[in-house]
Amino acid sequence: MRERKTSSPLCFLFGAFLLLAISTSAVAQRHADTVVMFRPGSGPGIGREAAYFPNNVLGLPDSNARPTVPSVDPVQILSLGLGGEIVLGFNAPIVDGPGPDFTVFENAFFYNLGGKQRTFAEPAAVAVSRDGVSFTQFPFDSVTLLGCAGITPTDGRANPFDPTISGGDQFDLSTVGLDSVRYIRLRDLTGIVLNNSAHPFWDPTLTSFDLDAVVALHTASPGNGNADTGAISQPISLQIGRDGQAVVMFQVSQQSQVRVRLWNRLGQQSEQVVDATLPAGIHTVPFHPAAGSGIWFLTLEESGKLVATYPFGVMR
Ligand SMILES: [Ca+2]
Ligand SMILES: [Ca+2]
Repeated sequence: MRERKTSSPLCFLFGAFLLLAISTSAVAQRHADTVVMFRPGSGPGIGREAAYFPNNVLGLPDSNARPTVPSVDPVQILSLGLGGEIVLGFNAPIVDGPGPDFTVFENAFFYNLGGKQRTFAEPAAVAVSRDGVSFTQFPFDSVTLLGCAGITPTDGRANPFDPTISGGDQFDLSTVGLDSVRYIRLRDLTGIVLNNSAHPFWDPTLTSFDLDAVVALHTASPGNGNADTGAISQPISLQIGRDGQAVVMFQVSQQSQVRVRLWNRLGQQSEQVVDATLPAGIHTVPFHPAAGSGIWFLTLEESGKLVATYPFGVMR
């Protein structure tokens, strides 16, 4: 996928083919390893988590989450915004094993309204893909919300890999007839509840799906002879030193015309960081972005071809 030819990185923000490059470790992990694409939706709260993105959706669910006290910690939670979507990548393929194969953790919670227990649910549709291009969506019921993510509270005290006690919403690849996937897409559906005051989950304070984490319950041969055990290269990244100085670090595969550009989340170019013929190897350039708070993307191009994208957050 990374070799895909793209005439302009501009379009990537809006396509499901955006390739990404954030890796938290070279070791096979059972939670999401990368944010491949994030297209924020609308509404309040979007972007306040920018300083913590993408780590707030990688890793394990917030251990402080409780079924009646949801996590609202921006270090842990990313609001997608109404209609927003995100694609997560897994270094180790998720495979179809017995029962559910992955769990999506959101910050749904139980509360009382008129003496009745209800669930505060901000649902999302879930889709999976082998290649990050072609996605298959899990079926869901727009009234009961069964089949959506974001409807079952998290118990952060429990083992997140034990779906019988962890909470969150489980998905079984056999439901969509796939035996192995490496990408999961979540698309906010809160509007179907919020825009219908007769909906059983209606609550005027709903905003949008708040992603905490996705963990894999079944992965392909973790640890041995799998592609996932090799280091995922990170061709471009932002490194912040202890003195607070930032540099863009990037790797050039062969001598070529190299461009590094900064984009906002709308796909508008904000800054050209590098435009030069450079030799193969690892390069660094000081980075003093005028970028304001929000989510930004650095792109690396060699001879006009998009090599990698690096999303990061800024909070000022
Ligand atoms: Ca299964
Ligand atoms: Ca989290």
